[in-house]
Amino acid sequence: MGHINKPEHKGLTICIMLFLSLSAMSQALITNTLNRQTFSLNGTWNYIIDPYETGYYNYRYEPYDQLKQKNNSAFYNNYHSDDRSELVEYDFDKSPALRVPGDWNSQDDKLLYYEGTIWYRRNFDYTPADASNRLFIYFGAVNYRAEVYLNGIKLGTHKGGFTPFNFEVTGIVKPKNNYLVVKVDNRRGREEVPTINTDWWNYGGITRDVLLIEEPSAFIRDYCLQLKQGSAEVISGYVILDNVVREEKVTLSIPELNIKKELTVTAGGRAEFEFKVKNVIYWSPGSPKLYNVKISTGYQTLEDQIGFRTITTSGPDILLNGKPVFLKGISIHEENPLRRGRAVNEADALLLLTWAKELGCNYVRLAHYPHNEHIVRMADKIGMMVWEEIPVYWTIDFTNEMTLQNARNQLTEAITRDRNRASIIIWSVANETPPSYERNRFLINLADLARTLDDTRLVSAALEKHFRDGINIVDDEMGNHLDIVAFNQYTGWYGGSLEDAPDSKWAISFNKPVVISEFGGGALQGLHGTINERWTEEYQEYLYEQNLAMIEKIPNIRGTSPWILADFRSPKRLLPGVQDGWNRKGVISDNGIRKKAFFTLKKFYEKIDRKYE
Ligand code: GCB
Repeated sequence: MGHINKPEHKGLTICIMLFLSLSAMSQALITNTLNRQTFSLNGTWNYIIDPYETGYYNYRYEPYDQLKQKNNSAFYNNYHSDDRSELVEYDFDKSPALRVPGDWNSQDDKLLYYEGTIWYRRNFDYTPADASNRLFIYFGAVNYRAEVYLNGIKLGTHKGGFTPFNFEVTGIVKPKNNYLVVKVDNRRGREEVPTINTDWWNYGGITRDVLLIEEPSAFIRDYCLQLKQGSAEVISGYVILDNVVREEKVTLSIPELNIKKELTVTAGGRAEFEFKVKNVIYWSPGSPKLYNVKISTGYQTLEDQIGFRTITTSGPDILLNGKPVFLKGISIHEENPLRRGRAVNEADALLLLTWAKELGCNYVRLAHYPHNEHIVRMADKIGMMVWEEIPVYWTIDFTNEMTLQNARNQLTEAITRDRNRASIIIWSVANETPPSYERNRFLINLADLARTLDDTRLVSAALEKHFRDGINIVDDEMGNHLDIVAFNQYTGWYGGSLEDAPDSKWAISFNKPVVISEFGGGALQGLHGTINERWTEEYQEYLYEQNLAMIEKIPNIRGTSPWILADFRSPKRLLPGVQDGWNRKGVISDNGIRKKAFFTLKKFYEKIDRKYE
């Protein structure tokens, strides 16, 4: 935007700068940013609330960005004798500040329900370690739509609130007084991913880390290193170098395994490899072994900590390193209920996963969108299998090609960021979507894409069951296209009798592992009563007892991730005195207190342990 991003030079016309728009969209993703040479742009950013998008559109509702392109045209000259594009009614320096990373809703009471545009600005100085190096601005995530400008130059746009993106800024960054401006718009849209209707808080803002990345001219942008599909002793993968002019040599080493391989990256930028390894200690929740991996070129060494494990299915079994496992899980939203708002850092990740460990979990469902990289890396480190999901939730516009492209893009960005994480065992492409021809087409497309990008993990989606003639039926056509048949069911909360639950009958049409991706009910921590009184801890405890007794008997059952670890905020949940803006299905309250159901679930997982030992 041409005005708000140029506060230091108010009198100047900034149109010319905007001509220099570098690209409309974000560029090829740089991975493993946590181990790179970076300069953090986290911290406090000044912000301007702009509900009418005055900084983006002129009084004819034309985006300034586009006007700059028309500036020389007859159109512009004929119709804009009066140039009102020089906006002076703003001042970042006098504006308040927000923490980045973070959502705006939790930082200022008047932003709690805000959905619209907020402009962020961060000034910084930076001198590269080497003048010939290249520079990139990287965003862990911005919810939902980001327009990014540096020193008055439009870098590009990104859509999708839970995945990373970056722009090259070589030649734009100066040693002093850079100003990075981001227009963040979190309005929901019918045709977006997610769509307008969800059961979570639509947190707006620059919700994840922002980094300035410095790289040599030809640099390691991405790589993949995994046990090859179908093998427990062959590691395969690739390295991608950005901007390779001629051939380049790359060394890949895993010192602890005595591996040192010389690879040749051709001008195409990619080298593939495959080699045997011996005596690997496989990654598992009980033994989360990570190997230090080094990738080096003549100009750079990049390290990572990578675990090796296999994850497959055989009939009804899920096999981790060839051995049957039961997924003792819990669902998690990306929220720290104690601080309020989005979980954003390592400490938040540790808090949530420590709670899950205490419950006895070996697995978490990170619902309903890709969570930040800190939690996935923490899961690698402390040993927790992960279900990662994209926000294809409820009533997505399945007939819309743009919506599909958007979902594909989010899935691609998530897999690109996380494909080296041993903890991730399942890519989920959807949650509770209503079956139809168009929906199946949409989800099959995504499942195929997940397998094309990564053939070493399982693909699933949270489906639903239906009830006919006294039988619970799971026969969704999508079950044929998924490796794990997962479904949500809310016996005793959204219908169904708790008393009869353990004796319920099931007809599941697939000979595959079955996972109950959600069940649960609400309780206000500290509210006590009988097992028949909703919202009491006793009701929730009884609901867990009866559901678990039922789940145990479901044919092919191989895991569950009850809804949910902790109470979370949702604008749909407004019952005064009980919900007050919180979905109360957590087994932990919004102030960190374990409810009775927490211990019921913990006991169940101890029993599972004895069975699977
Ligand atoms: C569901 C959804 C989840 C909701 C939950 C509920 O089935 O998948 O996002 O929050 O039910 O509490 O109703």
